[in-house]
Amino acid sequence: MPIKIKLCVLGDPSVGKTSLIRHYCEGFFKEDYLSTIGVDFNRKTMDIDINGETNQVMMTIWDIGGQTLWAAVRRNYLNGAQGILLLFDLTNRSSLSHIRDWFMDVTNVLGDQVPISIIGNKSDLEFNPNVNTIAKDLCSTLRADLRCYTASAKVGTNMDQVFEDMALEILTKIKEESE
Ligand code: G3D
Ligand code: MG
Repeated sequence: MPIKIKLCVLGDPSVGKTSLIRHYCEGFFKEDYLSTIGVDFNRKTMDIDINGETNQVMMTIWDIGGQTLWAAVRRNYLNGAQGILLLFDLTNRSSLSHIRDWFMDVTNVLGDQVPISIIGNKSDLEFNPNVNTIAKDLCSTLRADLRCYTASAKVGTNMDQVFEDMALEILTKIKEESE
């Protein structure tokens, strides 16, 4: 029986949430589809090794479209999430400046222990390296244990890394709590 994990992906409209989840779950990047109106989810099964033991994990990844969703509704979808990916677009400064709001939103619902990673997406495009520096600073100010990545949902850069690191962190937490 695989261990089930619930992950939610949040961030401003157009930062690449749907692209990242689809590419990771289906192995390809679709250039055209309707932007997320509501909420969608995908599944991915993976093997995660802890201390030489292989664990099969089934990750349900929720794509929570921010734009039309009321905070109260979002709260419902966040319930039970064991890990959070907060996305911004490396070529869009305002999407980075909203990360703090997304972070507060999430920790208000899930508390301050939930594993969170912050991802600057679209690294295949040209972007100002200052943005990455600002993102790293923000990460360490928000919470010391946040991971911060640059990634590309288009090319797939760092994509497996982001999800596998998160799965490992969640699984380690689950195992520690059950001991
Ligand atoms: P969202 O789900 O966060 O709203 P989408 O974002 O996944 O719908 O992506 C928004 C737009 O950004 C899409 O372009 C998509 O193709 C593009 N995009 C997503 N990720 C990347 C990436 O890593 N690199 C590049 N170059 N583009 C990306 P359109 O033109 O369809 O709006
Ligand atoms: Mg979307």
